[in-house]
Amino acid sequence: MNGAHLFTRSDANPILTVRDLLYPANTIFNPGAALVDGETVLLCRVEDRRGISHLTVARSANGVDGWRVDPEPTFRSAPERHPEEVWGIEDPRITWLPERGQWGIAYTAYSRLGPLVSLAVTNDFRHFERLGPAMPPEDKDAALFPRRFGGRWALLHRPTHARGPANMWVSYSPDLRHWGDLSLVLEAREGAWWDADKIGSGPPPLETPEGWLIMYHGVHVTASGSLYRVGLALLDLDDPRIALRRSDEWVMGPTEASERAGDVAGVVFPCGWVVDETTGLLRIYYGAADTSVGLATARLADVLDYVLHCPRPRRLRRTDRP
Ligand code: BMA
Repeated sequence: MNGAHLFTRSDANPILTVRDLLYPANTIFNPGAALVDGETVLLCRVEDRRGISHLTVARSANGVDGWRVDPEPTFRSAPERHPEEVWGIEDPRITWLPERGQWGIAYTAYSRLGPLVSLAVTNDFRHFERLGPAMPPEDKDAALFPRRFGGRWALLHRPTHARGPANMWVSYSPDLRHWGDLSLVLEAREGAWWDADKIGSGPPPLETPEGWLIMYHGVHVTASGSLYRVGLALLDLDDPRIALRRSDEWVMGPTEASERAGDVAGVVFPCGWVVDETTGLLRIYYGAADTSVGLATARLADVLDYVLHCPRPRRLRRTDRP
């Protein structure tokens, strides 16, 4: 299977634009996704006309069209109680946590000192309980694993620092509030590679018999801006610090008009996916050019087959920490 043809875009793309909102805003993009009582729920990032983002829910029976969008912002930043959210909240990744019977949401809080990782939980996508910041700035692109490893929760995240590339790490917590024991999981490549210098997790890790399926974005800086594309990786089921496979090639890049033109041209940025158990289809929801929401599908079995034929990445040791 050729990675370039793994995913098929929906004919309905872009499936959501700012015109689908019932209130004025600039853009709607980078949604997290969940299946709730048989419906697809997207928790979309909406950038308002000040430039500050909040999250708004859209629901659909088939996950493709007929979206019912909340008439006002569903989850707003609360800078008076949470100063780290002063410039908004962005890019949610949603994980069902069976042990808690809740969805966990890892999102970016945009603080004065830069973006950081915050966590919240919800039972219904109407009320949200904040667990607070999990990582100091700059850190983003975080996603919770659905279960504990050796008694501890695990979080993928992407710290940025002054030296060197921005890589994917995993951290652990006994209670979703206190995080530590950091390990490097995947490194950005270098030079001309599509995923040079900056990578970050997309949708939350998906448990499969072969390992944790990871979709991640890679950034390629060009003379006319950055290109955001996505690739795949597979992490060890018992020890997600170990990457078993990683695609050399990107599997989706900005090729369509809605992905090549918009507020930030040349961006596909998935934050959510769901598996349709009846069809075996993986549905990926992504931001297109920081302006609208796109949908692409693939058979989960094909995606797994593809990733299992990808190269084994260099084994990182804990001492490889920068
Ligand atoms: C990243 C994040 C995303 C955004 C992307 C492209 O750093 O800020 O929210 O979609 O850049 O602009």
